[in-house]
Amino acid sequence: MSSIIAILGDQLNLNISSLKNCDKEKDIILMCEVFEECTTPKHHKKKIAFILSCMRHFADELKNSGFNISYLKLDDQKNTHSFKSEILRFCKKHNTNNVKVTHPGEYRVLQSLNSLANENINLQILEDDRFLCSQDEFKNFAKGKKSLLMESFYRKMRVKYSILMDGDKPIGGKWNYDLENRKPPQKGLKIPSHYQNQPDEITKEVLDLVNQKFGDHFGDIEPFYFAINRKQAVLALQKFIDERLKDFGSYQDAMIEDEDFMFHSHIGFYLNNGLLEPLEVIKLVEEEYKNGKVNINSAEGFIRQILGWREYIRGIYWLKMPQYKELNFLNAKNKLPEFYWGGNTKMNCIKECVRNTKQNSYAHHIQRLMVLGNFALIAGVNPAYVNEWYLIVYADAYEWVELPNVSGMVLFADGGILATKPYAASGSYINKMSNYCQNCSYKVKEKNGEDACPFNYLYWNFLIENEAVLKKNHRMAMIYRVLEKFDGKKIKNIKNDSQKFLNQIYDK
Ligand code: FAD
Ligand code: DLZ
Ligand code: SF4
Repeated sequence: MSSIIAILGDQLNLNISSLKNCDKEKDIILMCEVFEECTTPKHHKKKIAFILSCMRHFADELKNSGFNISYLKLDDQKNTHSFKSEILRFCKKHNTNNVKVTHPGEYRVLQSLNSLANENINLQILEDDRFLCSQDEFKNFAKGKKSLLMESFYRKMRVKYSILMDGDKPIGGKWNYDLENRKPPQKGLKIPSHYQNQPDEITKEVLDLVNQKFGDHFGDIEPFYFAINRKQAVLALQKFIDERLKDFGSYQDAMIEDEDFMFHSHIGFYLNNGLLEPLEVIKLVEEEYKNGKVNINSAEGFIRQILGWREYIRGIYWLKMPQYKELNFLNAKNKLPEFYWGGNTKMNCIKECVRNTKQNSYAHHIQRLMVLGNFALIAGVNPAYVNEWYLIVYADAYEWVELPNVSGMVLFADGGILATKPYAASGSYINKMSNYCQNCSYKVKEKNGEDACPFNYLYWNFLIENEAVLKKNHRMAMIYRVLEKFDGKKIKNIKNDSQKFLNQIYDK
């Protein structure tokens, strides 16, 4: 009997586990553009266009490789617009109840697929072996541990894949070169342009479709410059390696106005939808170091992001779901301010990071963490709203990677499973690592009053409001000793300024 092999929009790789052992004569590959995925939640226009264009290009590649492919477009009359209903429709059409799929990247989708068993479908969910650590392997790593430190996981992965190793020792004598990776931006820094591709006919058709169907979604659809097939994604990667990798490490945390990509790779889109594979990227970067083209701080810093953070984040997601999504350790209650959707704000740092997000469906890590995330943390925004926003706006966002970064790394909503303390910071961090404050209506050096940078008083207000739970954290002890020295008047000013500012942004 033939099988239906469902390939989801983030599984666009010829080596994907569901295609292994495919019988090209009998099996039917099913790919479908569905409203349910485009509107749960209402994704950024550029993100939808990227995913659909890549899907259409990949379907052509499958066809050219001799696979028997059924591709459902969004405006196909027969399209029932959910993975589950389309799989059922195709099973009926081809008179089979055998379905194969590679493990999806979202708990919601996994649940929906699992429910096919109730419809008498024989569903095989195959391991997603694009990842370098399986779910079982991560479970074993986590077994019996109170805290799951990324650094110890990362070292295990370095040894497992023998990356940047000299026998059983790390090359250069150190596992981690993070201390060398904190250079602030410098005047006159030359940042090479990012990869830009011109839309072909397929992409142009998708851009029109997305404009037509999802015109009310957040974000700019043009200019559209993403790579949309494997060949182009490899070019984008190569451009990063040739031009930016050497400075990636040093300026990893730096931010400059109008420099939307800095020395980052912007390959997360392609790693997460299957156009690139993590191990090929890691090996290419290791090779650059071995050939003396880049320093160890850049090579190790970059490899850690993919071999360490990316795998660790995914491990946490599948270990802790579905409870993880409900966590709100700090009991944060506020709504997401309107300016996250491009509304008006005088805070230049937020304005810049939202502009990047809206234009490019991208922001680099430190913008996501220390500006947009930090503000949501210290303003007490409820994790559900913050998670929804991050999942909507970034073209590389799928729940397995978005949720632990937001709830764990940024909001401390998991109470310390992922990070040992909240990444809260005042304006002085943003001032040190960017030039945003130079063009801001607020004054970063002022701590209180009308003109003071809101990050300054909101930071202390956050510590005051969460004292009962955070003071116990030994990594917060030093900062709480500083707070103890504040007199009553200072505390009152912090609270008043914070309340006034929050009332203003929530129009109270
Ligand atoms: P680079 O800075 O060049 O890094 C290279 C690669 O390392 C990335 O492409 C990515 O694959 C990996 N990486 C780096 N940091 C992380 C991390 N913390 N978690 C997982 N992978 C990492 N990444 C996503 O892929 N999707 C998301 O939805 C996402 N949401 C985030 C939300 C918040 C609040 C934060 C703080 C981080 C988030 N990240 C997410 C991680 C990181 O910010 C992005 O991977 C990165 O900005 C993508 O841009 P880049 O490809 O230029 O990455
Ligand atoms: C994110 C997304 C979007 C916007 N659209 C589709 C789609 O139309 N068809 C599809 O197969 N996949 C889409 N995706 C990706 C899925 O949401 C993704 O596979 C799940 O979130 C699991 O990671
Ligand atoms: Fe952001 Fe404050 Fe600097 Fe303005 S002064 S850019 S609000 S950190």
